[in-house]
Amino acid sequence: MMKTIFLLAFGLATHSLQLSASTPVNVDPGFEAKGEWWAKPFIPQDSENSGAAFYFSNQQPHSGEVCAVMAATEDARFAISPKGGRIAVEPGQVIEFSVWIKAGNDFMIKDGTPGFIIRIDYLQGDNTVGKRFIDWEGAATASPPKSAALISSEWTQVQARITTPENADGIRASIFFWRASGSLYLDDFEIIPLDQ
Ligand SMILES: [Ca+2]
Repeated sequence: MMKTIFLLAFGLATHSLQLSASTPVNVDPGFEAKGEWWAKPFIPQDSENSGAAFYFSNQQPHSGEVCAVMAATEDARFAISPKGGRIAVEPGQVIEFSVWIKAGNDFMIKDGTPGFIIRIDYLQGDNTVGKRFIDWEGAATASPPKSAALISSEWTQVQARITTPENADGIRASIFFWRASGSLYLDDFEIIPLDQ
């Protein structure tokens, strides 16, 4: 009897896990394997001499043993993204993005720029058919926000939902260090397609 109940409970738990779809589609969102699941950073030409760097730290991560650091010695704009780039999506799919961020003591944002954003490219095949920019307060807009941000020096969750357009069959998501210098800490970057 006990065995039957156990099996029944286990079966229900497995089923509800499959239905909840709360699992991120990107591998190792918490950077525990360090760079293994993350692509080499994208550093545009105008930021090549800024000391832009992407590395990992064991100091007070938000989760596990490791967090990521994006840093620059001079004003820089550069990006990191999960390895593999393109993520397949359904048209009209709701996708939740979440990341925890923390400004280092030396983090300085250039006036009139956001300092940090998540950029989402909507893709049709390999072509970009639209973009969304998520700022540190979770606002999703069609162009990069211009207002200066004040990013907390305590771990803060950035969370936003977007709906993919009807002509998109994929997305690419990047975290941008956007016109700033100093260190920005990141952990638990999750891309979660939601059931509808
Ligand atoms: Ca972590």
